[in-house]
Amino acid sequence: MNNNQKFIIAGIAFIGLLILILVDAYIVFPIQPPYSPTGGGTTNLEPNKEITIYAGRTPDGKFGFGLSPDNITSPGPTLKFKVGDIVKINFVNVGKIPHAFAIVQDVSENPVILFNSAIGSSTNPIPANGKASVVVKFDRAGEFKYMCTVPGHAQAGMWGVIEISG
Ligand SMILES: [Cu+2]
Repeated sequence: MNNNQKFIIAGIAFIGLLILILVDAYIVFPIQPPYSPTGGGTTNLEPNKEITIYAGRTPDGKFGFGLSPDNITSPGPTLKFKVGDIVKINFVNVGKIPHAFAIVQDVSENPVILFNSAIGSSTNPIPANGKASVVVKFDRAGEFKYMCTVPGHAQAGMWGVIEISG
């Protein structure tokens, strides 16, 4: 074995060791998935209304939403706004597991998210005790739903009605 070959083998061993250390470090200190503190909404709009919605469990153990942390219901409260409202929606996860939020056409496992309203997502939800906000502009009237987009949660009761009047 000449010096060149030794050098190459040492290099490969070093890279292997480095990968091992990085993988171990990732297992010991997993990088928290980043979530956008402002959700996916339009942030250059100045909101003229603001609500805070709490996600967690109802007293009887269902998943739900509430306008206060001690009044979580399933389904959640009906939210009412007008066309033209620019609403800052604050989301607070008071539950013990990750949750998320979106206004949707219909509650389903593959929902169509409206008004760019997602706060967190199925793959990147808001962790327990986490908070995030989105600013949405309601540009059309209708009766829509809001839901937790973590798979199974809406089906377990984590949804509500949102009415936009013209
Ligand atoms: Cu949820």
